[in-house]
Amino acid sequence: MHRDAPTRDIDESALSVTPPKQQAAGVKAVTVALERAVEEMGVIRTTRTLTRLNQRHGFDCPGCAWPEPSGHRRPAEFCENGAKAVAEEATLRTVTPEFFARHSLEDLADKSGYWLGQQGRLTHPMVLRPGDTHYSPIAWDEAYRLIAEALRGLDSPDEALFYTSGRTANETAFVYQLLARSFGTNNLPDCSNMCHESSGAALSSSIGIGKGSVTIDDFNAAEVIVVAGQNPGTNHPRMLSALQKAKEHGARVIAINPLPETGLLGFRDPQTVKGLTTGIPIADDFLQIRLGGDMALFQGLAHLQFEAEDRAPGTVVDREFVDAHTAGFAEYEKQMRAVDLATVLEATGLTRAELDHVAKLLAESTSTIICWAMGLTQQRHGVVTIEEATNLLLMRGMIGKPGAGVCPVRGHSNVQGDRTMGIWEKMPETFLAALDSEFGITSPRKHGHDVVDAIRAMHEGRASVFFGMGGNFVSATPDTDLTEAALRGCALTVQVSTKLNRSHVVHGRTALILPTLGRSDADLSADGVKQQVSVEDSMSMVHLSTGRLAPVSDQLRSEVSIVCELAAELFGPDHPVPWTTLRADYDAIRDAISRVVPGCTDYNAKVRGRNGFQLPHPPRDAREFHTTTGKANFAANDLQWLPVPQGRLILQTLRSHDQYNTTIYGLDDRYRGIHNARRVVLVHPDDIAELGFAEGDLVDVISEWTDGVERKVTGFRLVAYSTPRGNAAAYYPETNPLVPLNHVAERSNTPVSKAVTVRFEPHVHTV
Ligand SMILES: Nc1nc2c(c(=O)[nH]1)N[C@H]1C(S)=C(S)[C@@H](COP(=O)(O)OP(=O)(O)OC[C@H]3O[C@@H](n4cnc5c(=O)[nH]c(N)nc54)[C@H](O)[C@@H]3O)O[C@H]1N2
Ligand SMILES: Nc1nc2c(c(=O)[nH]1)N[C@H]1C(S)=C(S)[C@@H](COP(=O)(O)OP(=O)(O)OC[C@H]3O[C@@H](n4cnc5c(=O)[nH]c(N)nc54)[C@H](O)[C@@H]3O)O[C@H]1N2
Ligand SMILES: [Mo]
Repeated sequence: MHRDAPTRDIDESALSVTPPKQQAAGVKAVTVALERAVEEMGVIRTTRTLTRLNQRHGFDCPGCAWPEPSGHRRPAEFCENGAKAVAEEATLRTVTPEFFARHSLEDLADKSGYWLGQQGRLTHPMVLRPGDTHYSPIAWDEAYRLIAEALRGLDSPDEALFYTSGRTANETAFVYQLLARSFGTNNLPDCSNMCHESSGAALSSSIGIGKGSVTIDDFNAAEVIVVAGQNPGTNHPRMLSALQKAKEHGARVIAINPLPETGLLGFRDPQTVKGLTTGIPIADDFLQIRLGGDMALFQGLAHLQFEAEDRAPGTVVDREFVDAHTAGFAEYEKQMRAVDLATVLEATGLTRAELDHVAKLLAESTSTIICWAMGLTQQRHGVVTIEEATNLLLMRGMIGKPGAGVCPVRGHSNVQGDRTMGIWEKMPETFLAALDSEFGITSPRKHGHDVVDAIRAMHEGRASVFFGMGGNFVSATPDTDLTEAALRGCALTVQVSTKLNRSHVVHGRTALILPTLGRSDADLSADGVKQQVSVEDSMSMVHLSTGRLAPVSDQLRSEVSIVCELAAELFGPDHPVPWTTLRADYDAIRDAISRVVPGCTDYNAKVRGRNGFQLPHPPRDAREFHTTTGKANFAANDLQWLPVPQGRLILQTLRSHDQYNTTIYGLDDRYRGIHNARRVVLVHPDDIAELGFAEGDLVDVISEWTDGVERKVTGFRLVAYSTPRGNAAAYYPETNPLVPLNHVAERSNTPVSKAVTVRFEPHVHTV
């Protein structure tokens, strides 16, 4: 079955730049999807996987967390990038013990993340002991013994870290957090800490629940849909179909972004015959905002809502809603009336006419949805920016009614479900108490480390066992050099993975790679029964996912098995948690979930319903707000924005069209016209000139931060691009060395990946 993997690595000098595309998707997307799929999996597996993707009785796409339509599903309910995600996982290329014998660690350390990922699926548990030059095979039982010994040898359970990436299904997440808490720590950092943590923090304090309040059907009842800080054409392509449908129902879409992202501006629906040839613009209005200008924008728009209310009293502010359901309105009103529009224009880089136009649309809309993603969350003032967006909706009563609400569009396909299942370093007392009474354990109450704190703890020697349930910790996190040193200082690093990545190459004194099943793989119980897992999408819909492909190796174990088998070894036979029962039949896990996790009563039955089931959301369901005041809270915040220092630029780090986070599918950021290479910086042409460079120059990028440390990445090509003056963009994870660990969002501790102050220096070739 083995297929050849590429042997050559990225050649950055092969870069070619073409004009950005005007329309996303269309025929090209279908061809790219199928080509990639067939190349990796062959024709038979391609058909078997793509026809099951996002279908009832099929498996959930490991791509993004965008929900499936509630009613009719089309035969091809996936997108180009979903197909790439599946091909990446269902590939027939394999990374075997022979591969590790051929490639020393030194050799692998020189390769790019792209090359590593392209080598194929991991097939065998591998170990690296102190002094080894190569990984070598290890038996599962021995691997568990090694981990259990390291964990038992710690001075405190808090010296262990249990990281989760958001692909992990609910059943795994539940047993995994149970393992960490049984062991005695809340150190459960997860990718959410780097992603929508700011949304969770803002929404919890504003509306009492850290999740979005809209369903997919609300899109068809909305009059205005704002899409801020998000690039759905690449990262949530199926959202474009939903936006297109919403527009057919009369919605107006307003895009707020520093970049004219192709998917927002034009879309050809590859799932309809007409859409293949005729495109439509998605955004009716495009505000090309400065990086970090959104808080100012939302405050400016609020100011103008109050002016509109003065002109026609009783038409803009929803008094009835505000009086009955909210707290803090008077203070908010006072502050918004005092907003200085000149500052708003400077902070956003927008014109007064643009502001007035959007303010009018919002004031007249009877149902408004605000959607956002990383452009808002990964800012120093990310939490307060999201609070301002929520304020703007609350003053107009736009929550808990059809066609209106907050819509943080999640990233990883089950990142929201992982949180529901207890993957959080600070789960509330109610959850811990329920967990304890279900299993007869005593969960620790002290909050654990999130991602940034986990790195600090490893760096300072306060943590020395790192266990990664998926993901690619070392490449996804900020301040790469420091983080690498932190991981290298660990006694043991363990990675449960499907594919090879940089986190296997940057390791503790002892390192383990534990290969696991992916979503598309069949997961059979000991007596040959197909196990199913469940996931929750961005709109709180929970449903089953069943993999059917034959795994590439008989050595792969499911994530649930790995957790339960390790726990059995670690805690011994007398432990109160029935680890072997949980492992044998996931229904037993779901039964426990039904008693512990709020909203999950009758989980096994409900999750088997036609479309699964929707978790409760008090603001959406009943305009109930479980906040400190018992009402929705208006937050009164002082304005923050990002002035650009002289001779510097503010850099955002983002995704190309051909990657999934740190997994690089290919080298073609087709919509932006960047081909064959990734080390580029997109800069306004006038800034390139003003800084004394020319388009195509090779530069080093140096980030400046208050700690005085100069962080640097080298050999980046300047590309002239449409972005506001003073702002630049470059790909993640190549630019993660530039993001200072301590540069985090207030209140959410999320790394500020969308606002790094940088300067350029000419790149000097060294031989
Ligand atoms: N194919 C694919 N799908 C994915 C992923 C992937 O890597 N590949 N990743 C998944 C994950 S984990 C996540 S979290 C999501 C990420 O989805 P996105 O948030 O769309 O991802 P980014 O590429 O980080 O893009 C950020 C967008 O915000 C804009 N932006 C940046 N700063 C600002 C700002 O200050 N204000 C405003 N208004 N806009 C700004 C950028 O120009 C860009 O369009 O996608 C998920 N889906
Ligand atoms: N500079 C910068 N940094 C960022 C961001 C940014 O925008 N800019 N975005 C942040 C965001 S939003 C996120 S969510 C994080 C992502 O951080 P992570 O979730 O840690 O990273 P991924 O790249 O998604 O992880 C990919 C790896 O997961 C493993 N994997 C894939 N599928 C499975 C599976 O089913 N099971 C298991 N066990 N393993 C699997 C594979 O081995 C693969 O190499 O990165 C963050 N980092
Ligand atoms: Mo994410």
